[in-house]
Amino acid sequence: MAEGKGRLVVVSNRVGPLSDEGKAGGLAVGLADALRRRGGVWFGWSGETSDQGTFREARTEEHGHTSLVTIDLTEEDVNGFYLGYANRSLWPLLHYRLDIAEFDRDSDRAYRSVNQRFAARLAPLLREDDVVWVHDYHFFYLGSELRQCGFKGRIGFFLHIPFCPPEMFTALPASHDVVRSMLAYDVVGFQTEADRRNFVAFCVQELGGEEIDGGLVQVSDRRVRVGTFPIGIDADGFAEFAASAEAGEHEDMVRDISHGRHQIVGVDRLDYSKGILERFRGFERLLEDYPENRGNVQFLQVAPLSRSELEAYVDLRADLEKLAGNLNGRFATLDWTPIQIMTRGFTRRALAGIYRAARVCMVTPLRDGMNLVAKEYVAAQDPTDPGVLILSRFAGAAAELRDALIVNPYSADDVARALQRALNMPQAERVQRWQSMRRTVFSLTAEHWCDSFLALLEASGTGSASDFATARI
Ligand code: ADQ
Repeated sequence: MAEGKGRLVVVSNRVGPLSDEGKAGGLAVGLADALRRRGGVWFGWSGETSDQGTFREARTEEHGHTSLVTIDLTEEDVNGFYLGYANRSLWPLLHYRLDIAEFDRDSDRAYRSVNQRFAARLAPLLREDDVVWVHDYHFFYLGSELRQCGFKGRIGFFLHIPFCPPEMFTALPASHDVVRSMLAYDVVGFQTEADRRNFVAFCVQELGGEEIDGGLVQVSDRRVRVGTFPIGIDADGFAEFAASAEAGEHEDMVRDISHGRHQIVGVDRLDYSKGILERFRGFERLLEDYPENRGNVQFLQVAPLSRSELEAYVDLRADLEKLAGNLNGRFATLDWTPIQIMTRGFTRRALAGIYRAARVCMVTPLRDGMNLVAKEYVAAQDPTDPGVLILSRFAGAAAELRDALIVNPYSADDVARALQRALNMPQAERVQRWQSMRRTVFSLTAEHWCDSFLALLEASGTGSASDFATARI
């Protein structure tokens, strides 16, 4: 364990894995690395349900200086807290989808209760000098609940998804409670400056607070650091995956099935925020407006199923399959199928190979906190013959990857134009754009994200924590 520093205690809905054996995402990689370096605890949901739920004995796995500690939820908790409040209310709302967000008091109650019980289970495991880092929209209330339990050390919070403008966030019946409770953290971090601004605007407009010195927000007697920390990937690790034998096999397979045609790829969890339907319409527009591409390009969409218990996700899958079916019916020939969707998962090495075989990668979410696929695509490319990244202006990654072709994902015309440009881009321009994006991806890594957040959290001191006097909201 690093000297002079307390343990790092990470809290997130799902826990681990600690080593990147090919399955971990950017979040896991960055955190696992920090936990390995300084020792600590990773606390979260086991992914299991049981009758006792959060009251059942915690499961602990020891890995060197790091413990993975997980607790169960009940079936009712999963429905109210996870599927209900987190994924039917907060996820759509924070992704600017007020039209499909659902609000009901039972799931609000379940969410608060799970946050409170998680805090009550975590508090006895904490030491005075521990640094607690809470992740994402599942645990907005966890910090204030830990304060209620008497923990006086530093607590930080990072939101992986966007924070919508206050005019929209106020539609959440508990919006004031949520933001007030976030002020119990010592540092609140966002992916982009736009998200940070929206949060500060809520504090100012709705809670009568003020922004001080750019990096601090004050509401009543509570002063909190609010910062921007764009998440990155383990770029060296991903480039190694791209050079592996498994990646090579997948690259060859994709090249074989494309028969020398240009390959376009999309890789996203099947989620309405990812703009997959709109992307398909953009591809259709390419075939309509630039007919020379018919028979000469192929689009592979990899979209592993997620949250399939929710109706919006079931509907999306049906809509996508219908649109792809219509498009194929309209344009396919005996020896060419324009679009293919796969809902299976791949290992990260296999994914790296798929990225490498693709001349174009389309990352066109309607709204996204960051989007790690964009960064993985860049890291996986062949330096002498890289592909082109088409990136939505509404992905957090667009603030950093300015040399991608930036598009408005709602405009099929804009997407089709960018596709046409990408498919015809000279090698020298591809190399020059890629080199510039590569510099960003390899310097603003997962490790950098983690270290810069923790540096600010450590520097923020514990003084402000003790005066957090608000009663449980
Ligand atoms: P997600 O919404 O899950 O993350 P993203 O950042 O793109 O989105 O990460 C997805 C990860 O899943 C990538 O690492 C990707 O490689 C992997 N993946 C996708 N399809 C796969 C498949 N078929 N097989 C295997 N792996 C697959 C949330 C926010 C994002 C934010 C991240 C991290 O919504 O905006 O970037 O957290 O903060």
